[in-house]
Amino acid sequence: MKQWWKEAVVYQIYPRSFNDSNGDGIGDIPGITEKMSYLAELGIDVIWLSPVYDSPNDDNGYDIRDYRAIMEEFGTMADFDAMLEEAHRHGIKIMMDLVVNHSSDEHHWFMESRSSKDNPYRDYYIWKKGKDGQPPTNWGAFFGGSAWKYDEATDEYYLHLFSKKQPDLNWESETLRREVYDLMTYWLDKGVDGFRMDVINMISKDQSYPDGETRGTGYGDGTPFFFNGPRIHEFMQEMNQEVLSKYDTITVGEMPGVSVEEAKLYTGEDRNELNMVFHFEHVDVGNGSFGKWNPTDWKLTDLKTIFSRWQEGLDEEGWNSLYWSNHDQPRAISRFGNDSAEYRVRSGKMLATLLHMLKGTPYIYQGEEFGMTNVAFDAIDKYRDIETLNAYRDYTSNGLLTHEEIFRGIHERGRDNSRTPVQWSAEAQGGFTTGTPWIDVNPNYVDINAEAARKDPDSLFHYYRQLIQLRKQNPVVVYGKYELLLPDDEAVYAFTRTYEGETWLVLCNFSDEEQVRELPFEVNERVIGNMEPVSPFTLRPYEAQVYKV
Ligand code: ISL
Ligand code: CA
Repeated sequence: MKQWWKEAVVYQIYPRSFNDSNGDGIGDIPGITEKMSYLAELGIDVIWLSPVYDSPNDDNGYDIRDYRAIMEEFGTMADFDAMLEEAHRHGIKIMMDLVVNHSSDEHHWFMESRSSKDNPYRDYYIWKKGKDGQPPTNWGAFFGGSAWKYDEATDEYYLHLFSKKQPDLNWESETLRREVYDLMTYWLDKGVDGFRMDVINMISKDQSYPDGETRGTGYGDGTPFFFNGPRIHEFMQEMNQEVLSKYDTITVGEMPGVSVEEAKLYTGEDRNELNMVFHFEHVDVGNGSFGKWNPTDWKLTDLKTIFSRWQEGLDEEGWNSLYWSNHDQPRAISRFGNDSAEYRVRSGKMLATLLHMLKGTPYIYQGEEFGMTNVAFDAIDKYRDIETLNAYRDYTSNGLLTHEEIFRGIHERGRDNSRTPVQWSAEAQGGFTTGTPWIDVNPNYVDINAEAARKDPDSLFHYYRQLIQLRKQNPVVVYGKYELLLPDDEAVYAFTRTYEGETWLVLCNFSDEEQVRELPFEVNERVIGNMEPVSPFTLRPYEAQVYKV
């Protein structure tokens, strides 16, 4: 069925790094308002706004202290209302980031909950007695250490799948669930247009709390007991029933560990749960024995297998989200393309062509549209991300990885790669701030910045604009059936999209060598491409072409 959110392109803003309007070195909401016409020129339809709620910033806003207040460093509620109005004036919708698997430990709910066992807020969180002086289970937290923290006051442990300052909320409590539905209603009544839901498939835990398989780090893997847990669909359907069904919203659930089969249950039209989900299979290709921290090579056929499984799996039922990067992932061109001076823009256009010609709703991460790249800070004190700082501390102290090994992982996959300030111009600090930025600007801002890209008709920025326009003008891009070609080819990704008798052929050369292929198609017209074609099936390094056939 046709839906506006299937035809939309979403742009993710990580406010802390987007644009600083008041010179304190921290991006803010007025800074977003200033750039609304830039986003309208790009042509995007929805902004996914990473959290702007009051937070102590242990995890840069993903630790919420007050769900109904704006983080002081980002501005005021009046600033938020002005930004929302400016977005809507440009025909741009706002998708808030809903972080309700956990709150901050400074939230008043948690302050109450930890104060005594019979406090009315006690069961808003997950408290358990230890076993013989040990935590309730052997689970490791995603940010290192045990997933349980002992709390003296009541002689019990509380669960925190992420940092110690992010206690997990107890979704078994109906009162807590009602609190969440109320805060969602508060923002929807203010006029926001939907939610990206942070690790939402972790909210239902197996209530028997069993130990997990011990991994290299010595902690157990708890994910089988909280990924897509026993009551998750009940909770999603209740949330839809109680809140979402009353508004015209766009929703996407961030779901580490979700499968295609599970995604059908979350996004099937008649399921009344979510519009789409973010899976992690493609961004995890090349993970090593310690995941992202000791990455290995990946093959193009890995990507093809994954994308094809999701394209075919959700073709008739459900809907795909499409992304290369976000605030947790490295920069797309560095991760999947080639960020050398010679091939940065060309491979960026190739990656954009592939993603935007797939079936699903595409997401563009701030700075991706003009080709920002990874950064390689030379010292750990240049890094800011709690996940990176904890991993560096843990792996160099437990000896599982050397300084050089963990630094390679940080350079290739660390989250700060995507959190360096957006490079607006060649001015000082990339035009991001007139002050000292909270994290260093990537030194390549002099050459790689939005202003230069907007002035260059052949830039990645204008290429993204053209791809977005193609999507708006051609239903085949949104609704066409995907069919993979050359499945075993390790250099060329080729596929077709077919809709109401029209077929488009997409060819992407992921390699730095010329590739010549034979394909059983008559080329009628070249729709878009990153270079003037020589002949349809000869592809120079990182060449991308889309043909009507
Ligand atoms: O990307 C990841 C997998 O390697 C993790 O870094 C990430 O923490 C995980 O995907 C969950 O991400 C979400 O929840 C976290 C927050 O740190 C991330 O920024 C957010 O996107 C806890 O709220
Ligand atoms: Ca600021």
